[in-house]
Amino acid sequence: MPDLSRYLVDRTLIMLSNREPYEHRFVEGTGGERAVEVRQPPGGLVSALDPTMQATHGVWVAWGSGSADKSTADAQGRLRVPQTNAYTLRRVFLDTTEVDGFYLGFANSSLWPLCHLLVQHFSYRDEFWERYQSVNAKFARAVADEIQLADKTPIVWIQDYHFGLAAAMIREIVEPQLLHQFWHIPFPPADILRLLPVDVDEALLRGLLGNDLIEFHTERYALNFLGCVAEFIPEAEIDAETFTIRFEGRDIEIGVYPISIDVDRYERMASTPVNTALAERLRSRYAKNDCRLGVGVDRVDYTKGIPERLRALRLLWEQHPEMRERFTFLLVATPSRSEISAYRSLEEEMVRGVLEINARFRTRTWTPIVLVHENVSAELLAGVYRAADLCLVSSLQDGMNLVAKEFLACQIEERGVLVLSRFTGAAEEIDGAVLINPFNIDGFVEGIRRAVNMGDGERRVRMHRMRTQLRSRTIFDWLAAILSRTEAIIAERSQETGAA
Ligand code: ADQ
Repeated sequence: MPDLSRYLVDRTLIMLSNREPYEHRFVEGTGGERAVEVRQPPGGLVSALDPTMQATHGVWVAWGSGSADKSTADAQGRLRVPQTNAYTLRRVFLDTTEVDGFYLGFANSSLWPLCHLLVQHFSYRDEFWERYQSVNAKFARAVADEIQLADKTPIVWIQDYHFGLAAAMIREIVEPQLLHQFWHIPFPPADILRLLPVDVDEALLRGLLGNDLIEFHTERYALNFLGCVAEFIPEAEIDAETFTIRFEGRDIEIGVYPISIDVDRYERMASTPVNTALAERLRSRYAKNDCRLGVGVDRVDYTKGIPERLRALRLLWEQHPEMRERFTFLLVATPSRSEISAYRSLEEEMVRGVLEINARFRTRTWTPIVLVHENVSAELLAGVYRAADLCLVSSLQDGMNLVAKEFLACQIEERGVLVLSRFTGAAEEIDGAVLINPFNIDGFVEGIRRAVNMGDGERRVRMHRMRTQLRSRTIFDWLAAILSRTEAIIAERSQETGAA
């Protein structure tokens, strides 16, 4: 693990994200009394960044979304995070109109589908955009406060598409030493971004150009971003060789930093006695002799290709009867963004699809798909990943996809096959997966068959190769690469100022 203690020694890292790392909720206690429960919301971003903040301290500014969030924070919405006390969380509270317009509206009904190239789900209202602007301004003020309160030199790190405008807004109030932003989802090409109203696409790009450094998972997303800036911001000067943009007298760097996971933590979780027993139970039930257990783990989101996966599975069992009773698929699916109708319809479609497939192919001793329709703990997931013979990731588009990496980390017996959509950032990085195109159903079926039938030798060689790669590219390597680049930018600038 890289030594992170050399970074941020004399600086305060101020993180900004929409999702908070810890949420307090009122629940009914065992005796009927009101109790407070703390939990970590599901999702790639939080699972990636909490270890980061634990290691570097600082302040995390985020939306206080839990019912007991206000009562567990001070008047400014601040608290030390539970369990470790390792950093401060500053919550910003939003009312229903703000949540509707900013979060459900512009972020998740306009930007999310556009960035994933799924224009059929795109919707835009002026109201969405107005709220996105006012909520970005509200968070920018909270970050500016924290910059002013910081006892060491502040560096601001913004996460994701919820805050496309925040960097420029913060800069208008107060300039930290460095502002940078990680964009966790794909960035669309200009022809897609222009589905937004003319002034909106431009404002979004100008907002992002408030950063000193913008990070993407892959070069493809970075090039799309440069292409959009070239098209919509005529006065920006782009250097396509060095991936820098000269804008309003500043240089903005565009970087490629594929995110990862805390590999040791997943490996440890997969190896506990509880999970050894769970893996044995699952395998003796579903993977005895020549039988195989497949697994899929998703937030129920139309980007994850769940209906496409179910169609491929149905066709597999239809065209290849020898796969019946031999291959069982365990689908762990957590409901997500259920306030948006497209997500509710998807939930229904998923449940209906599973019921139909099961009704059609079930035998007296075998059920084709086992659906666990809930959010399960990372500990439990680790045991499931460990037990599986294959993992199906079928995203139609996906910035990176951490499920693929979690599966690799937990495969301590190195027996599993990763069947991976070529439209994930992970597919551009991982060498050894069986790549599929979820839009090509016949190829998808072939990919699953290949994984089910793959011999032990080839499985082990591929899995070993992927796990070795993963171990050299953990979340801490990702973090070290970004932090070291930010330090280098600061050093280069101070030299320039010194030389001037
Ligand atoms: P997500 O779209 O949330 O993240 P992903 O990277 O796959 O997608 O992460 C999902 C996380 O949620 C994983 O840690 C997984 O274990 C967890 N999870 C999923 N289903 C679950 C379930 N049923 N129960 C419990 N946990 C579950 C966004 C981008 C991704 C990018 C990440 C990080 O869309 O492309 O990889 O951010 O940058």
